[in-house]
Amino acid sequence: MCDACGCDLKPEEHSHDSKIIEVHQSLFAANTAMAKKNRAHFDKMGAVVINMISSPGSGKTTLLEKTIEAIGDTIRIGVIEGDIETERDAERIRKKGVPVIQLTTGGACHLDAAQIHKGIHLLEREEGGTELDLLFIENVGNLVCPATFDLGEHHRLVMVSVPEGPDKPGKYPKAFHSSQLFIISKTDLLPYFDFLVEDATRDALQLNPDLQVMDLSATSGEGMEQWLAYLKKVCGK
Ligand SMILES: Nc1nc2c(ncn2[C@@H]2O[C@H](COP(=O)(O)OP(=O)(O)O)[C@@H](O)[C@H]2O)c(=O)[nH]1
Ligand SMILES: [Mg+2]
Repeated sequence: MCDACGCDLKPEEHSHDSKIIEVHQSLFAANTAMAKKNRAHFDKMGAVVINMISSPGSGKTTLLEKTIEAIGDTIRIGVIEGDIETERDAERIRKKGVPVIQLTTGGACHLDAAQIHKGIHLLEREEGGTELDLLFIENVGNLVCPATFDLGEHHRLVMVSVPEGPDKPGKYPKAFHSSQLFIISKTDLLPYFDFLVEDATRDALQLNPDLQVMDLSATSGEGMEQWLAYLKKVCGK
């Protein structure tokens, strides 16, 4: 047995070098430092930034499309899209006539602050990209890795759609711990699924009592007014 760490290997068979942990720490430290720069940049731009985290298909892009249709004429909206591959979401948003860029991670399951830093400069080259009230970052779809990376956003939104089931907050706590807003989406599907809004809400509030919770359907429009009111409030409009 090794006296140093108590494992079953002989001392000469392994190392107690702590470099791996140091590298991880410095990666997060670098991300946090870049996120701070991004936040300062957003503040200088005068844009409120919302980082959207959810599973693939829970309705992030649809909610953005409907939001732009509803308030895009009074609030200047921009979007940074994040996906592993393809420009598909950016193409959908571009059709709504707002500045948008697509970041593709080529395999990484999350966006990081350095990618967003590049993304801001790309967005600023788009027409209207320097004059925004509200910037959405649609993160790569999953509830795990995006929760760990501060992008410099002002608000973080976590979303779970009705077909995913109400048990997701407890299973993916970090996304709920680190968010300010929890949206339950696709409520038009409630009659067809075993999903109680109260269960998901309770589960989420147990993890983070400060979460603001709203439920809505982007396609039927029910509950959209509370979301739009929230956006107007955070933008001071
Ligand atoms: N029934 C229903 N379907 C929705 C709603 N919002 C989005 N969808 C559908 O869910 C699928 C995924 O939506 P999308 O916005 O691309 O999800 P994303 O991957 O989170 O961006 C699409 O087929 C949408 O039409 C909703 O409120 N109700
Ligand atoms: Mg999308």
